[in-house]
Parts: sequence; structure tokens; C-alpha cells
Amino acid sequence: MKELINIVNKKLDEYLEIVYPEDIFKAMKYTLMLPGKRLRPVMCLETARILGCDINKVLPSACALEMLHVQSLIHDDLPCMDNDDFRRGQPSNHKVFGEANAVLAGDALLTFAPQLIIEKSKDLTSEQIVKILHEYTKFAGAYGLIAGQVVDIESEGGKLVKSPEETLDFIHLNKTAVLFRLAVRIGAICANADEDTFNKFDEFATKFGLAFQIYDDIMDEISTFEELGKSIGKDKASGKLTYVSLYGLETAKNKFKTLINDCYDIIGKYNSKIFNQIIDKLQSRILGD
Ligand code: GRG
Repeated sequence: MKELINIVNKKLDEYLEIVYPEDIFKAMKYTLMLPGKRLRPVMCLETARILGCDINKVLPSACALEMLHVQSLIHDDLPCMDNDDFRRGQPSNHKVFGEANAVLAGDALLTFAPQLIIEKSKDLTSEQIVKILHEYTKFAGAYGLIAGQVVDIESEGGKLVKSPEETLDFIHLNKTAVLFRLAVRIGAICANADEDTFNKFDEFATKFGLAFQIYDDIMDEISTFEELGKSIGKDKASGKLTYVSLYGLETAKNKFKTLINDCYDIIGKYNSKIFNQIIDKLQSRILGD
């Protein structure tokens, strides 16, 4: 895991050069290079690897995924969104560079990511690149991340069009699971996976994404700023709709356990040390060893 994280970090630094006008590139690079867990690029690379693809072919797309993720974090922290002063243990992007530059840094990462896929994916076919870009645009936009964020904001204002249970799942299938799905789908496209395998990985990432969000909601209650690197207890204080507020801690843990067991079942046959490490880590933090 550490080895893949180091490869991703090196490539992120290499791909995003600081050129004129430096202020925007510095703002983009600031949150990008802070120590995130790099789960999405690692899961993308590992999917490709276990399906028989050389990870070097996948690195531009894996790094693009991290850029998209970081864009969503920068924008999520803005005062007009979740209004958070800290991210990855450091002041949020807008606290360092100002709101205008944080908006622009997010926009620039969102657009640089597909540029990177096109310019650097030398060992993929044109067909694979088009498929990847289709997935990227679909999942990053109003059919994915943005849909999740909009419904999240609406639900905070008390506007619920669907039941609380359906609303909560919709938000997190789109805000959180979507990028894990994008990660494994891109890995599978690079490996030319057959349809069944592609769908199995997609199912795995959907379940993993929901489990990850339940983990995030539970951690917001039981963890510390030092462990998470962001403000904690905000969800509870603001009366936000979360898996813990809706179902209570015990039921949330049970839902998490069911999803995690499904994840082990789906991914088990690949004997992936990295996927097992990722799932083990979440599981032991929430359910103990
Ligand atoms: C795509 C134009 C466009 C807008 C995005 C702001 C927004 C719309 C969506 C918010 C998405 C968001 C912040 C979801 C939260 C998902 C989540 C649990 C993030 C934390 O992920 P970790 O723990 O973070 O993997 P690190 O820092 O380790 O990478």
C-alpha cells in the first residue's frame, strides 16, 4: 500500500508543475499534496493490477481521480458549502488562498484531470481513453458528485423529496461511492475486463463507498481532530442527516458490518493484499479486531 501511495505522490507532484500564473498552481497543489489516504488512486491501480494490467498505463487516470477528489474537498470546505476551516490536518484551501482562488483551484483541478488523461495515457487505446473520459464526465457532474452535493444541501435546509432513508443513500451513493466506483471502473477499463468482472467490481465499490460513508459518519462522533485532520462533531452539532443520526450508532455499525462482509465476499477471490488491507483497516477501527 505504502509503495503505491509513494508512486502516486511522486506522479502527482510531477504532473502538476508550478508555472505562470503561479498563484493558481500553488493553490491547486496545496490541498493535492497534503497527506490524503490516496484511496481512490490506489484502488484504481490495484483493480487494474489484479486484472492483469501494467499499472504504469493507469497512473495518469489514477492521478486524475485524486485531482477530482481534491477538487470536491476544496469546494466542499468553502463557506457557501460545508464551511470547514481544516482539511488533511491543515487550514482549508480558502483559508490559505482566499475564496476566489479556492473556487478557481477546484475548477482548475476538475479540468486539468481529463487533460492529463488525454495527454499522458500513451499506452491506452483511443477507445479506452474515450471510455474513461465518458465515465469521468458522467460521475463528476450532475449525474454523480454534483447530484449528491445538491441533495445534501437541500436536506440540510429541511427539503426532503424522498424518505430520509432514500435521501441519505442517494446523497452518499453520489457524493462518496461514486468516486470509488469511478476508480475501479477506470481500472477495469484499462485492463479490458469483461462485463461480468466490470459489474462485480462496480458492485464492490458501491458497497465499499456506502460502508466508507458510514465509517466517516461514525468517526465524526468517536474520533479526534488529530486522527481525522478535519473538524469533528460538526454533523451532530448541526443536526445533519447522517447514518448515525438516522439509525443510531449500533444500527449504523450493523449496516457497516453487512456491507464490509459483502465487500470481502466479492473481492476475496482476487487475493489482493491491498484491498484486504484497506477493508481490514476500516473494519478494525469501527468493529475492533
Ligand atoms: C464535481 C464540480 C464538482 C463539484 C463537487 C463539493 C462537491 C461537489 C461534492 C462534495 C463531495 C464530498 C466532499 C464528499 C465527501 C466524501 C468523503 C467521505 C471524503 C473524505 O475522503 P477521504 O477520507 O479523504 O478519503 P482523504 O483526505 O484521505 O483523501
